Amino acid sequence: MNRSEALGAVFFLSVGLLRGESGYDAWLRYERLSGAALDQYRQEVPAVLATLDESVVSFSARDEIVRGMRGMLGRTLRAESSVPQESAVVLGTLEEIRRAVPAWRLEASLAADAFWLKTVTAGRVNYIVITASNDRGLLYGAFALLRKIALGEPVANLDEREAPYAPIRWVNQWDNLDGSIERGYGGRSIFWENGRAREDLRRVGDYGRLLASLGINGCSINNVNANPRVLSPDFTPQIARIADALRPWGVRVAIAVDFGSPKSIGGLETFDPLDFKVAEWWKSRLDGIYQAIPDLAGIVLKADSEGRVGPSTYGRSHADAANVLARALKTHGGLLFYRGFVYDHHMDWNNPKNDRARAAYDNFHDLDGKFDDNVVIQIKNGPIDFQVREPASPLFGALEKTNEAIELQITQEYFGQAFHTVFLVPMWKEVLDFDTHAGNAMASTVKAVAAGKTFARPAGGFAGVANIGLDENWSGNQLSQANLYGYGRLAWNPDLSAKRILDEWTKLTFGADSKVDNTIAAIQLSSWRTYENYTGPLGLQTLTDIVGDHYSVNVEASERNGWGQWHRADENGVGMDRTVASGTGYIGQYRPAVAKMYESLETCPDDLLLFLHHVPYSYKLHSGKTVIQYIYDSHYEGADAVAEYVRQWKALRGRVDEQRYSQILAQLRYQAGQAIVWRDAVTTWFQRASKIVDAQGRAEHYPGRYEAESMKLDAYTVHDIAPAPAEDASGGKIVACTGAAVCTATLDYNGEPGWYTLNVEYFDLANGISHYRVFVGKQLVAEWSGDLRLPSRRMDAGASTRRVIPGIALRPGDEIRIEGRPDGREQAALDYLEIVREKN
Ligand code: GCV
Repeated sequence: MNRSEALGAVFFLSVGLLRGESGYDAWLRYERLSGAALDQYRQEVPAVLATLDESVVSFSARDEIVRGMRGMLGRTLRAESSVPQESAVVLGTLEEIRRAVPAWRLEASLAADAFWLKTVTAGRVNYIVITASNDRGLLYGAFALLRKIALGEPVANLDEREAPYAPIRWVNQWDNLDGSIERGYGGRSIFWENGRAREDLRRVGDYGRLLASLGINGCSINNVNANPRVLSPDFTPQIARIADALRPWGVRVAIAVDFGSPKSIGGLETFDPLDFKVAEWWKSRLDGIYQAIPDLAGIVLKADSEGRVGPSTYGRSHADAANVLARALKTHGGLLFYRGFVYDHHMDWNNPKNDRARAAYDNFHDLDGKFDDNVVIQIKNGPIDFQVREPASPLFGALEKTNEAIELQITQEYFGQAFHTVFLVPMWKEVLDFDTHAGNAMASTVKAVAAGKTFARPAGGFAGVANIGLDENWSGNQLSQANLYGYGRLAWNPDLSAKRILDEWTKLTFGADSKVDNTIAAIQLSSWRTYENYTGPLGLQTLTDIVGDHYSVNVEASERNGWGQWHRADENGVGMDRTVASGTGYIGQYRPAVAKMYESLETCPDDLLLFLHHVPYSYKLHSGKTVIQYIYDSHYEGADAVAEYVRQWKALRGRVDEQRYSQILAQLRYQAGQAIVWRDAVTTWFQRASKIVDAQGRAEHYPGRYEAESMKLDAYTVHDIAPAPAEDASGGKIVACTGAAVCTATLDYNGEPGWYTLNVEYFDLANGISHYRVFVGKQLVAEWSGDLRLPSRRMDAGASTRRVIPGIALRPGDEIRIEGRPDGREQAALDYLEIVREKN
């Protein structure tokens, strides 16, 4: 039996003793080992931990090792400050170890933050040495050693060096000072409350620990739609408190600022970046902040975008804007992140040559070489805005004399928020591995360019928009924690495979039961494709409510507005023509080899077809299937896949602690229902638009479905779903309980006798908690409340929720009665009842 088999065997013995887990410990659970694995590690891990380095970060490393070993091995290592004569774990920088034990001759050149795990044997004494060139490297080495043990990997005869791929490995918080979070789905901010840093910042420290375990070294702590107050002198102590909480974990704090601050809070008449008074103001204000926080990592700036002011007010360039701040930061070693997300959201949609995807390149390409060396252009992975599928932004391959960082969105704004499980690492990998064909170096992948390798830039790396909040499980969805883990692991080493990252996360988070691990892998690794299948395949982007919650399905919302997320679907065809030959010319922004591939229909990948080309619905994909049939099929496949996730997860009962088991089951069940809502809305919309019917006859044809409006209604009244799009409700109509305390919808069942599942489609709004009861005859068979924390405040597809009631015996003549009690603005509304025969 190898070590992981041993761990697996032990797991089975402990089934039944699984205590409930909230998810707070995430992947740092340090679950107690047992059996052969425990015996082996107890032999291999010495009793003493010698910490030679005396920095606060090294003390975190020391304490983490003690904590981890105590958890996994049930042993408390004896902490010492010099190398003992007996076996020990030794934690010290190369220089400190050389000084303490020159005989070990530990020679290596280690980059900043890199670490080396090395077994040193002196006679019968063994040392596990964790060394680095700086204290952060020691901390990362400590986490790496603990991860090895938790994963069941050997720790005897160690000789492993790891260096981070890129110097910049940051997270961005879009947390507002009032405690809300823009696009945050894991609860309120752990940083801010009522305009100040929270009184109790322990949670920030715990977050720092999670980040450090992944090698993340910077955190921008407020929304890029920045409140100018963040720069007021009296606010600096608030930032300093947060910096103090993160410092022990080697995470440096950055802030996002508003470009108009010199005027709005500085008392100047202008914020023109070329005005010397403005430059002086930035300098003196940042000097003030550095006095309080000498290790401030830098500034993030969103300018001239989505209503934020910027240099265009004075006819100045983005380089003028970036450099005035960069120069104020320079003496302090700070970086200025200038966001490449600059576009016009008032574009004329009637002009077929207009194209938001062009914006980043058009805005920044000509400025290459004009930015100071401590400016980093932070570029979203795709040219639009974190859609379910986009090509890599052409700007990556277009800047040779400018630092870059890739911005990835960990929070699932367009990916079902906290309600859908979508593991984003496979998508990020595709972008990171994409060859830009920039330069003539060997490495011209997006990751190499962004990390500064391709053009030997002094700075570069990763910025991830984080998905955490005050929810006990951090991200509002247990399985979404994998995205933060995956982001951090990729920022450290983008060459890791999605599978490897997921396997690590699963074992650390749920333990080493191969059935659990395989099931989670099957769900997570297919989840991006599944979500794409039911929300917007072939490069349509996410067909969501662009002008609303970015959650609900709304195919038309992308069109006829200035936001530019157009897919140009009409009765004749679908897709944005971005070709050079006849379209917006966007494809010409790529290097010739890439442009050639995208420009031709023969070589354009099907997954991006409709992002790059406009084609008739009957256009045949490489697979031979027509575009329209693919749209139908993929939506059915996507919805079926989520239903399968539910079945797979249910097989894990008893193998995962009950708390997380039932939370994940509820989440997947909800997702399965929403996938059907998406499926039905999109297929209905396209069937009506294209006038080409689904060859399999599924769209708008739902066996076993009884529309609520066709049931016998008592006090319920029938309404069009409008203003939500007609396809948001089955049959376009709903029933709502508007003028009574209780309403009922009744159906006389006349089908075959047998066992059935009843699916009740109802509307769960954010502003009320209705109550529902379902009776068969006089017998109450189900009862629930519409109390999910969904974003919708009106009856639309985002509120449409499915209640599944399995195992119901029906006979002809049975009366099925749904009773709804409204609450506030939530009107206990119903869409339909579906009666599905169960297999025996
Ligand atoms: C912080 C998208 C989001 C906005 C976000 C913006 C950005 O448009 O919907 O909430 O604002 O991106 O990245 O700046």
